[in-house]
Amino acid sequence: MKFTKMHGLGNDFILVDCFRDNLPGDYSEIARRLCDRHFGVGADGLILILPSETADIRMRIFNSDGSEPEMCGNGIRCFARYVYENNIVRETTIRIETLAGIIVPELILEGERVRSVKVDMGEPQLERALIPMQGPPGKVVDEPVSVDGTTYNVTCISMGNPHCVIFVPDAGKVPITDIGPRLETHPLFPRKTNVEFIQILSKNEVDMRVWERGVGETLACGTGACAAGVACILNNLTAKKITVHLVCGDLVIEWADNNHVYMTGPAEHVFRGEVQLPD
Ligand code: ZDP
Repeated sequence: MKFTKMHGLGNDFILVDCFRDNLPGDYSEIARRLCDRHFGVGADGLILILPSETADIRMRIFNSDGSEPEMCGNGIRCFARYVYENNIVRETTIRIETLAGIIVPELILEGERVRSVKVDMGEPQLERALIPMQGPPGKVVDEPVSVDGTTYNVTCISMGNPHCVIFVPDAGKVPITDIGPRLETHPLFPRKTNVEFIQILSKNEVDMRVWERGVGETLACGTGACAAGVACILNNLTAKKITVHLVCGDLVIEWADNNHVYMTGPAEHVFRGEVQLPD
């Protein structure tokens, strides 16, 4: 099977063109094997490029543990660049079918080169049951949650996939491998959750670290940065357009007046390869 490795701010993906290679068997199992950093190619997720009946093209994504999330922000920028550069969809605005609905990235070109990708990520979902999260109807803003005797104030948002945002004084000091998995699998979240730790730097800038559902700590999370931007505004902490500093670079996030969230950031090629799939 041929594949291409790409990344968005170090959140890395194996992309497979299913127009060319018809993947046999169990996608979850293939994702687990190929994403493994010792026995496989190594990546945070596996992305499949598929035909769509409702949009220009369809994306499926699998986490490194084999689970299938609804959406992937960094992944969809890589996906958009790949289908453009490989002449699969030769448009600069691309409608992509995902489990979170149709998402629309726009390639920002510099001559022929794709400089960055701005994605219309759609509307954030704030209603608790739709995140999904247990409890009474309404939004989840600055709500205390107790985890093994420690209380965290959480703001929860769905960007197609679930996010739990926590504001902290120093993102660098969060014991993320300890707290992350406890919140990810907390019984409040029936489909588990991604967890973002946000440090406010100013009205226009925040630092973020992320614990991803089905993956672990990653260098960046696009849907997570969008959820963080929305959470900052719900808590009156920042302007509507902010720069989110991830471990290895920045995303610009805007919650616009039309209620859509826009995410702008890079998508980079790493290498192409070929791998023998087990029988
Ligand atoms: O929701 C989930 O299970 C996430 N792990 C999906 C991947 C999200 C991603 N990091 C992003 O950029 O949005 C790819």
